[in-house]
Amino acid sequence: VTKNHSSSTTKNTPTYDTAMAEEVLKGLQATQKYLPSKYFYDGIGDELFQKIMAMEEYYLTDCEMQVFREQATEIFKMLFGDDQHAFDVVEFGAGDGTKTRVLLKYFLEKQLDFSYLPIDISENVLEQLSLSLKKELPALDVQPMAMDYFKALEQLQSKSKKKVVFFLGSNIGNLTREDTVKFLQQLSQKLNKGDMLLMGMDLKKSPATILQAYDDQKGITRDFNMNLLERLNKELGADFQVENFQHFPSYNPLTGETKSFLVSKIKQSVHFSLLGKTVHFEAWEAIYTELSKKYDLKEIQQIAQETGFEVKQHFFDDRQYYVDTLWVV
Ligand code: AVI
Repeated sequence: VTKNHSSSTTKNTPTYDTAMAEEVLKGLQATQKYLPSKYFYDGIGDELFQKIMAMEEYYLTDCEMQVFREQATEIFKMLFGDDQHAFDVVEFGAGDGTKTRVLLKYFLEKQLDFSYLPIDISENVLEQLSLSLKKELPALDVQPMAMDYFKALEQLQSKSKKKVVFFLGSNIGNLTREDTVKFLQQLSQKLNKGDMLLMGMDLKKSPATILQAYDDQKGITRDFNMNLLERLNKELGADFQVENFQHFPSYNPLTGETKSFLVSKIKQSVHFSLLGKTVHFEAWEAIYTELSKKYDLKEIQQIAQETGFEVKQHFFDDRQYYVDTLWVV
């Protein structure tokens, strides 16, 4: 696998990520076009997502921060009780770790013996996270893993040390139902009895509130969605003209599925020079770019049961917009 940017010209041959190229072409050649949302997160995408988390409309981050700030003691008690032996904190989709930091700091203050294993698809974000943790929490042992969730699962050792797994920020909401179940099943199989999972899940609420979170006034989410096309231009030599596409989020209150699309405003062709391929768009043909699933408590219970976990406790924010749910194997 050659993994780099199209602009890198070692031996004058532009290189690209072949796995990415394959997935992108598969998605754009499908009858209903789609692109995997994990490709949002290049350097620019990471920055845009940080801006999203700071937006007024994007309530999810505030809710989770409130839960951790106000209920850290409760969460701590449920995670450890009297058993405060050495353990590992494994975090899937760690991102910039702003929210996790609140808990990590608390664990350090309690003088617990643990290592922190952050997992993220973005190498860039993990490097920044490790650097800032080194500065802010120098006593913390950090072992970063830059890879996607399923790869990381394969690498998780079934060690005897107790594991506390974090999957925060509603990251689970970006997986299809099938992948959600597959991921959680594989996770529970990797864990030992008594290991725990703390997972942030966004809840069903007023559809207008949800839609605004994915369609903010300033257009930051639009830019985030469009950046996917910019990335394909840079890394796969595509010639998308982003002004010919429209950001379109939707929410289905029956299923709790928020889906985002990029809709082609005109009939057009896009050429991928590095791949020697052309993709055609009819006017108003859409690319499905992201699922952000919203749950209700009954569904959460069902998924836990289906995947080998038991729900221990729900930690809600004041408005009950969001839940950090604690599961045990
Ligand atoms: C990372 N993930 C949980 C975000 C979400 O809400 O689905 C990504 C995002 N997409 C648009 N805004 C935020």
